[in-house]
Amino acid sequence: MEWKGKMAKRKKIALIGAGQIGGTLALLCGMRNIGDVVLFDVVEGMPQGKALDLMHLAPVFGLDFTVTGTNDIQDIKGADVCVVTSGLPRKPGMSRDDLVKTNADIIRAVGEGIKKNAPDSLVIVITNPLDAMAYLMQKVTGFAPKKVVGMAGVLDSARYRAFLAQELNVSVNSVSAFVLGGHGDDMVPVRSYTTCGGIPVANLIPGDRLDAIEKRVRGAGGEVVALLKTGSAFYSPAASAIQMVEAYLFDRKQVLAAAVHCSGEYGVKDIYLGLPVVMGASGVEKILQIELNDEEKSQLEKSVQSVKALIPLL
Ligand code: TXD
Repeated sequence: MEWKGKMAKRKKIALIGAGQIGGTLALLCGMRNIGDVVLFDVVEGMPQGKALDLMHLAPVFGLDFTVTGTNDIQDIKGADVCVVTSGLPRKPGMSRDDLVKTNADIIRAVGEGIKKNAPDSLVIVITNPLDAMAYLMQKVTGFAPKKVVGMAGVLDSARYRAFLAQELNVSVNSVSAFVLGGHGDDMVPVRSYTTCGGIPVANLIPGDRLDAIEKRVRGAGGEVVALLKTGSAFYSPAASAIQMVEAYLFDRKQVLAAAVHCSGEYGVKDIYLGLPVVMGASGVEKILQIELNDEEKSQLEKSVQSVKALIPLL
């Protein structure tokens, strides 16, 4: 009997930047059997070496995914998703904003390559300063804003959840949290929507402890940079981006925090900012408008100003 069905084509994930986060992304794409990977970088041989290493790993875990390492951007042709980590990470003492000039030039070059070779892809930007780089990526590619998104809110919310779970000595699965605004020192942990088993955390943890935890969330990236000394966090950013890749490719309609194009939501226009969204097969399918208390509103406004200050530098 002739097979009539159409075999589902394996998804193609292009990882632009094969450094600390890019290499971890490639591994996670394999471990979670999301699809086949193209690992692109400008450093000769490095993506090819990581691809070969991952090919050697595959049989150990029985992973039937392919990883192609390349220095030719044309190899991302037809990618379903492009995850962009190309750029310099912070060193101790550097702010994310210190990276803006160098990384903006890299994002422009990469954006042109994506526009030409993967015009139907969802682009997930990770490169810092995140909100400005996602904004620039959308401008350079000219893609619909719903198809260009920044990864930071999932990571910052995960950091908030991890610290709260530790404080309460509960499973991380019991903690739900939102961190909104720019991916910077004035990001906004939204306490009024953060719960443990559905119970608002303000009912479980004293205010001064919550203040200290939220301060640590804002500084969590810098805390890792200070300890590593040679780069920034990469396991948790990679895992956070994978959650967004899966929400898109598997049409999960997942509610998560992501840096998205604002066209008036929360009174904000034409910047990228971390907001609560629904991620599914069309990309950013909906921006959720939630009621913020006065303190959260003023924190968000401060964060908006910090993001806006970077735009003229691009
Ligand atoms: O939550 C978040 N969004 C942040 C993002 C969390 C942590 C790290 N954040 C930022 O991600 C960090 O500040 C950097 O801007 C990026 C990537 O961090 P990573 O730790 O992966 O940096 P690496 O290891 O230096 O990797 C960057 C790679 C490196 O191999 C370069 O050769 C490559 O980018 N690179 C390029 N690739 C392709 N095309 C061009 N033009 C290019 N230029 C550099």
